[in-house]
Amino acid sequence: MMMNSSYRPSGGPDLSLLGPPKRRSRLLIVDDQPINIQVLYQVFASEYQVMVATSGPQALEMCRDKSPDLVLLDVQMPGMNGYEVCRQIKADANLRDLPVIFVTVHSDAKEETFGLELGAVDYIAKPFNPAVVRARVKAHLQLKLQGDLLRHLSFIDGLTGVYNRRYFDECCEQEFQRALRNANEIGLLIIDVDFFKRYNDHYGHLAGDEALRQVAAILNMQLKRPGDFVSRFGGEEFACVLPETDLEGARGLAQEVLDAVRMAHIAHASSDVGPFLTISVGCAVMRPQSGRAAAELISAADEQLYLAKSKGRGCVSC
Ligand code: GH3
Ligand code: MG
Ligand code: MG
Ligand code: MG
Repeated sequence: MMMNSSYRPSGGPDLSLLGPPKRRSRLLIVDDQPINIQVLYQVFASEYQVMVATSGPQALEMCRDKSPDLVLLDVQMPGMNGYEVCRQIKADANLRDLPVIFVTVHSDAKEETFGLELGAVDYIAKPFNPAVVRARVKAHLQLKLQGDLLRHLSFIDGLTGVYNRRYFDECCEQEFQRALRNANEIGLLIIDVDFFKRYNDHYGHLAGDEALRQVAAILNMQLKRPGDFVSRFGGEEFACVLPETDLEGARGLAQEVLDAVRMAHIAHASSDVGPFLTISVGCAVMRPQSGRAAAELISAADEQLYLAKSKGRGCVSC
């Protein structure tokens, strides 16, 4: 599954998703006939945020820009028909999970089967009973929300609440390829807590867990640009992916992150760096070349991390 970075807040995952929904669900009604739009609008307007498109291309554009939660799609439209719209939605990695319901007068079994095989979740024949349509839409929206939540949870690190390694692997590669397409630079910080084995030995493993949570929260706070994100890379290691960032910007952020952790004054009595917990930061920036993969950027940042450690820890290497 691909993640669309335009949905990603800066820093870490949006944990408010775990609470009650904070907004009304968004429905997109697609139909070329104003009268049909009007009827559907009246069925849903009081309960949902309703958006309208009157052609296939406009529907696709709105799916990409307005991130609806469900689409009610007419089949017969001039130019691009509903089947084609559905096909394109299902072929787009960022839209694939968007539920589509056909609403149409073409209601024989063959048409219905065809629509469902294209990936629609339901097929509603006109004329319809408003109460039935409302109930079906509600059920599909609930399924969609549950799916979103599961997907979201599968990308969060349980201990620290930041993104996990799986998310990092997917999104780092995705951002790398995006940088390649747009001829942009991309930066990566790999962060390792200094003398953390000693921290555990001195304060106990539970205190170690709490320290990792604190470090993750500090990293989260330091990343302010939309698109930047922090993830737990391994045990006491974190990674920050920085799209569209040059060396100067990445180095500046690395230094800010380093200072913020030190200034948190988390006592570390057995560190050789000083009285407080510190991190070492490896920083790399690249303008990706075709045929290359994110692994190269990761190796470069990793090498820098090794240098930061050998320079005495508690510092940035670029
Ligand atoms: P260095 O400065 O060279 O990085 O030394 P270090 O001790 O931090 O590095 P090392 O790789 O030897 O040890 C990492 C330690 O991090 C060992 C491991 O027990 C601890 N660690 C990894 N994951 C967790 C975790 O989830 N919780 C706690 N409490 N400790 C963890
Ligand atoms: Mg029509
Ligand atoms: Mg380590
Ligand atoms: Mg370490």
